[in-house]
Amino acid sequence: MMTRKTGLVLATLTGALLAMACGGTGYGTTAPPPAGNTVAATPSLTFTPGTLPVNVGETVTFAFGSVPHNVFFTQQAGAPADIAGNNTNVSITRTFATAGTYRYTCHIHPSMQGTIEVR
Ligand SMILES: [Cu+2]
Repeated sequence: MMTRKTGLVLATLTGALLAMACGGTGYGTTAPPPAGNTVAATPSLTFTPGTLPVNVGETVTFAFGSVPHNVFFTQQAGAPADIAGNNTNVSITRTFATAGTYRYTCHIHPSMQGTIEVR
């Protein structure tokens, strides 16, 4: 009984160590997903952070401030619906159900670009 339990613990530890050893990004482990996937559309005309990694199925909040912005995703399978119009002082969420790299831009300020990396 004792040896069986010890063996299970060792196997679990080994698995965790192996998961940590490969990659180094930390993804693919059993670590909880980062809390609060938020992209700020700032008054200084940037999406911050410019690149946001999330796990499949997670929701991203686009937080709009005092300057109007919108979010238009590059057309591709799995891309969520655009956030059209002039959005100010509002937070709008989108869920990313499919792994992939999703680029988006603000049509009011074409220099504003961002990326959501879903893995
Ligand atoms: Cu904008």
